[in-house]
Amino acid sequence: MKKLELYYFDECPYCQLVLETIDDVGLRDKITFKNTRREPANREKLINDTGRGTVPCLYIDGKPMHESRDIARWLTEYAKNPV
Ligand SMILES: N[C@@H](CCC(=O)N[C@@H](CS)C(=O)NCC(=O)O)C(=O)O
Repeated sequence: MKKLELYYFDECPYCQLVLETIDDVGLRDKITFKNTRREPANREKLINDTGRGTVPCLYIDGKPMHESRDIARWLTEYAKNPV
């Protein structure tokens, strides 16, 4: 399994798209969720790592991926063979 961490906040529609995908492909219990509104430290880490606070951002083994559609596509593929 890869280490997966999703930086997000609930009010963000792009995050909702990713969260729906996570449920659809059954990966919810494989992902650590990092809310950037409730936990300012999460937002600070995101900005420090990537230069921007934009969510959603999925860290895959520590490497950040932005863009909801790219993340949803990646998760859909990964769920087929989650190694
Ligand atoms: N094209 C991006 C758009 C993401 C986006 O605009 N996210 C907003 C929240 S809905 C955001 O993070 N804005 C900057 C901020 O809140 O700091 C995607 O599809 O992931």
